[in-house]
Amino acid sequence: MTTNKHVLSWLDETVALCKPDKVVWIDGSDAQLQALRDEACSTGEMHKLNEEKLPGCYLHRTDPSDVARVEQRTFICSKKEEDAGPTNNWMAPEEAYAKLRPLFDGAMKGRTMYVIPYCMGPIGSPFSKVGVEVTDSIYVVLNMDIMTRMGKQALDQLGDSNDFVRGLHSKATLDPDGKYICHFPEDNTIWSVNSGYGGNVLLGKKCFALRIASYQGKNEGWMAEHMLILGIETPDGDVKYITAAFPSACGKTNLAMLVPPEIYKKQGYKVWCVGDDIAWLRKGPDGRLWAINPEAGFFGVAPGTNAKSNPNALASTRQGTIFTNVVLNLDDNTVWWEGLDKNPPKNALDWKGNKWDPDSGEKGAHPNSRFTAPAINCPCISPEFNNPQGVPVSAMVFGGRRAKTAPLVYQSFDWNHGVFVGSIMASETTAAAAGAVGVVRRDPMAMLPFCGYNMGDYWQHWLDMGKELGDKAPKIFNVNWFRTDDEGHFIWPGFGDNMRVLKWILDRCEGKADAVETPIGYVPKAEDINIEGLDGVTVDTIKGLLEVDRDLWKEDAESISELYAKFGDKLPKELAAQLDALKARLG
Ligand code: OXD
Ligand code: MN
Repeated sequence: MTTNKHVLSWLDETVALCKPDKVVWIDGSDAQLQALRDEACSTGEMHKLNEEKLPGCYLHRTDPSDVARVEQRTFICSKKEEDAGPTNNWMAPEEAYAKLRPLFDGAMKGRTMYVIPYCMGPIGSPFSKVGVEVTDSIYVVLNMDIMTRMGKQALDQLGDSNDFVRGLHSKATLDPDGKYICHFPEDNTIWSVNSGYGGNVLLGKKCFALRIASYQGKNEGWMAEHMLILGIETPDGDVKYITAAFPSACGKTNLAMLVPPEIYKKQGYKVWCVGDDIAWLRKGPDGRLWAINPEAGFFGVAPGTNAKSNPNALASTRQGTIFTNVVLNLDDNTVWWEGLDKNPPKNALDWKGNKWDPDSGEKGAHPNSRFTAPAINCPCISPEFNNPQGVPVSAMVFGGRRAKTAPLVYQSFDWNHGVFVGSIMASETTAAAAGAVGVVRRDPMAMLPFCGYNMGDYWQHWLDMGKELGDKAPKIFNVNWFRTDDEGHFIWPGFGDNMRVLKWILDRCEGKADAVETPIGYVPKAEDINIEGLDGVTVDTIKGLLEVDRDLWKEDAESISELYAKFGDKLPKELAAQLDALKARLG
């Protein structure tokens, strides 16, 4: 399928190592993919769902020991340990290759090796990058078909170039003790073995589009971020774009596909989803920052997705979708998960494939069960989704789950302060009970498990990008949908009503809204958050949500010092100065 000698010689090496019975190039044609779906159904790897209710949809179950990303077995294999930094597991490249080579040796005997050329980003885009993933899993092929632009079009994009990411994956024996997800940023290479779970094996996603790409971005002057991209269209048809980073379990996919509240819909506002997980950003010819979504699908968490929490995500899963580790309803051959509706099927199999009784108290779907759905299914997918130039970014938003500390929204004083705000992102791991604050996990820019190099250097790269963009840089904000009252109840309604906060953010970007200066940044005047049509929320509620408690922030500043101390002289001076300045403002 290609004459690219770099691809062919690398493939020769992998064939010699893995010793498959057969090698199949994935061209991306419908006929080839359908034959693979049929084959996977005949072996039990996949299960075909009700063609009338869920056309083109399949169910897959992973090994029960293999249901999530495995951070403790994920390594950055840079030559120097300090280039992986204090937040990554590190292994020397020669040690990692030596450890993994025997695991791959002959791992594909009796199996077929699939060669998947794929493109991250729209075909023909200056942002896009090509990868080739070799795998022994049909499930991987079919997921990569949804999540990327793959097949012949990707090879055409690559041409004769050597600039592609070499991804090698084998399920091998699924031995949990032999599971490794190794990244070799200096070799443009990823080796993943003994897993079949999406986040570990769909190598275009976290492995390439974040870990390897963040490293490439640093060297090439662009950014790979764990960010959604959404557009807000005003009644006169103008669209402004926002990117936003959140740690997991903060409603990122919901925000990406937000349904505006009635008051905005009536006026003609619309929200468009460009991406729900990853953004690649670079300076455009006009000096602004432009973003693409490198992916072509959504690999979303199923539980909790329903017609109210995220109707657009649910609609996206109604055709051409692969479900992983959800409940199978035996009566009508459809799927179910906790939080879909209040009617769990009585005659059903759980995520492990065992007979399931909804009254047993056991969960039917795995809490990390997933849907892999084509982005084009999404009713609010942006008309710019395939635009090779991407979309211009007005605002970048960071967020976390904080019971008391962070206000509903605040704006950074400037870009460098915004980088500081991103670097101190945090979520509380446990819900706050009666005023007690949960355990804080710092997750800078939501990149803790995804930054492919030293996070100190990564922060420096953010600071450098700000210099490069100058006064055309997006404005940076922080949001927190999760403030609780003294009984631990959420105060802010969240979901579609988050639009009210995004609206203030855009008004700030356009110089249309005022703000109040606090030690941590600019917060809105309470009256400037539109609460029309919101039950039980008054201007006083908003005042409470915007309060900045100096004592809590002083405590927080101490915990930020602990985080920063890990980086030694890799901590950019500018961020140390930002922390000192915060402490001084807090008094
Ligand atoms: C994801 C994650 O799956 O961030 O997107 O864990
Ligand atoms: Mn993610």
